[in-house]
Amino acid sequence: FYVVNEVVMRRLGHVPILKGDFHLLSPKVQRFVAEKAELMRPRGIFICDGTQHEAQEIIDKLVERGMLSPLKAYENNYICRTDPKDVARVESKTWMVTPDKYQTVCHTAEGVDPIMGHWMSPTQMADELDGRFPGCMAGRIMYVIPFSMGPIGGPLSKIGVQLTDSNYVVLSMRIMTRVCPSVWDALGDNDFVRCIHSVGLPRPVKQKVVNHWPCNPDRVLIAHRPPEREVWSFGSGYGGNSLLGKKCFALRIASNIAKDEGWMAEHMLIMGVTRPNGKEHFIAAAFPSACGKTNLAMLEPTLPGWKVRCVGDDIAWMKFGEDGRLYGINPEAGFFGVAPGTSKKTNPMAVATFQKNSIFTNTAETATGEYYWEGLEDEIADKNVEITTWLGDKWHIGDPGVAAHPNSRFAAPAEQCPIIHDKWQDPQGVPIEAIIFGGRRPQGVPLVFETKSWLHGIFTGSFLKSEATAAAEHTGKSVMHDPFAMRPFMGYNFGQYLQHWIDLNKPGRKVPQIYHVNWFRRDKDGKFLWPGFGENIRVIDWILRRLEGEEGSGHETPIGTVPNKGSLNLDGLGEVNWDELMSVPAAYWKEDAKEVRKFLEQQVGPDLPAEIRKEMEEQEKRIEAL
Ligand code: GTP
Ligand code: SPV
Ligand code: MN
Repeated sequence: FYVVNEVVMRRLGHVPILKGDFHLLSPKVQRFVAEKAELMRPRGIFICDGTQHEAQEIIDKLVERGMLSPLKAYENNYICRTDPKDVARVESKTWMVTPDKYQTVCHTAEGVDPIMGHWMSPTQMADELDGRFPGCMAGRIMYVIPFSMGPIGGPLSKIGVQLTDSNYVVLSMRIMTRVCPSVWDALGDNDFVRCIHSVGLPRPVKQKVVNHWPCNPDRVLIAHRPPEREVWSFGSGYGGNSLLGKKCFALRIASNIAKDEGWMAEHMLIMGVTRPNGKEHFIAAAFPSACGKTNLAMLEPTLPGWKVRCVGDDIAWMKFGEDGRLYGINPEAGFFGVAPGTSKKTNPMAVATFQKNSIFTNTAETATGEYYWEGLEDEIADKNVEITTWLGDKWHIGDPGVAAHPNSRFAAPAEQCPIIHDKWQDPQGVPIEAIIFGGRRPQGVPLVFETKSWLHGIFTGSFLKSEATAAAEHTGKSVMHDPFAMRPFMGYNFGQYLQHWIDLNKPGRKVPQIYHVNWFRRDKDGKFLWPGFGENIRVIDWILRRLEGEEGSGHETPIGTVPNKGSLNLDGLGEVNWDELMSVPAAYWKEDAKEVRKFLEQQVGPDLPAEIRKEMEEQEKRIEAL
């Protein structure tokens, strides 16, 4: 119970506390809330407790308003359609604000814009904020959300407080993070990550609100101040733009904290894999957005006797323990997964997870109250059922166009996943033995290879590439660089990030072995060469045997060790074009090596650590000799 001081009282002015007890907030939180209420001038303050009761009241209000509608075929599932202008992360309007530009970006070549990190000066940021936030919550409620990333009070966990005027964000944060009053207790009067979010549409609203989804697409700004541990987000209500615990805090801000404190905040899933012999191994994997993390994290093995259990599907916070092993936690409490392509056939465990208490955004809906999206054609009971698309149009399977937005998503509580790991909330984390990188590579890149060392693995992560996806505003299928699957989430200078990875390998530590996979290689007709999904267990099997030092399972190539013919268990798989799937084509890699050098020289320049430059040069020589 904290007394409220005069300055705070004055700043709160006449803004009433609509729910919750202001005295339970620590002086630092009181000051934060009062200061921002004075700035954004909401009509009231609502301190969230995260209970089901609280959520239900908000849901009822939103259903009445038409922003949410129940999916009647399930228990407590809702669908939400956004303004079609607010459907994905907006990378071009996402900024890191640091006094020195080169804290955020690398010294790129003359005339070359950095693609990792997007810098804005503190003075410009102040102007941008001044042009947006004063009075931006007029007529709306300001919700105060206390949340923990990671188990409350855990040694690897961190606390944030998000202010928002979006009901949808309140409901989603409650699924995606741990929201409850005990967060206040765990916080005490310590510092926390300050998250300020507004849809940017004060009342009275002067423009048309589409789909009851207030937003301000022309004025979107997502700005991070790492030194202050602060995030300001304006104009968007969607996903990574508005659920600030996720990419903004858990990656962009946390990677800065991690650098200072000697740990890692990465765009990675964590899975536990138990082999037929009963032995369990934990693996972390970094794939760019919409490239298969959720699917791998919940994989249902097609090989008999194998078991996969999910620890996390998107973000990993990892730290070396006293025993020298790397321990990882999932800082989130829910899954915000890509809907299209998710089915009982491809990802049955995700489907089981979102049968209740979930929110579906920009998916389609059937007349019988079920969700629908591309990939469910074969699983829907009545193939002629009338479907309402994400845009609200009537549609039937076979009609032109798509029913769901390609970046439509489900938000579902992790604890509902049938294969969630017993240790998914272990505050100490789970020991990671292998790290996998991967992306969508239609050509040239084999199904799997093992890197030669920690340094070679880091180099391999630095030239990770993938086809663009619908998770952000990039269009087309062009292959883009996405180092460590962190390009959109990089919190500081990428050269320093590489150095941080290098420095983690200290004497007495057992760094994970690093692998690269590609489920997305295509043949001449554009068909995937590998069936993917549950069959990916065959690749995991190979990786685990490699970890144990199995001999004869691979051969050296310039990029790493590739499986020998016969070393992958292909029982019952049908025909696989092994040679095409596993080849390391000389012409392709010679071109690629030039492109990689150009990328690292232009984008990282003098910030490229010497060790990584050396890895690049050695790999170039090996490729040249092909
Ligand atoms: P974010 O949540 O954006 O970070 O995405 P993610 O990395 O978790 O990707 P997710 O698992 O949701 O997969 C994205 C898309 O890729 C879905 O449409 C999947 O069906 C598809 N996909 C996932 N794994 C495979 C695979 O092994 N093979 C093929 N062909 N497609 C896959
Ligand atoms: C991603 O884009 O990597 C996501 C979705 O996981 S979002 O929360 O929008 O960032
Ligand atoms: Mn992601």
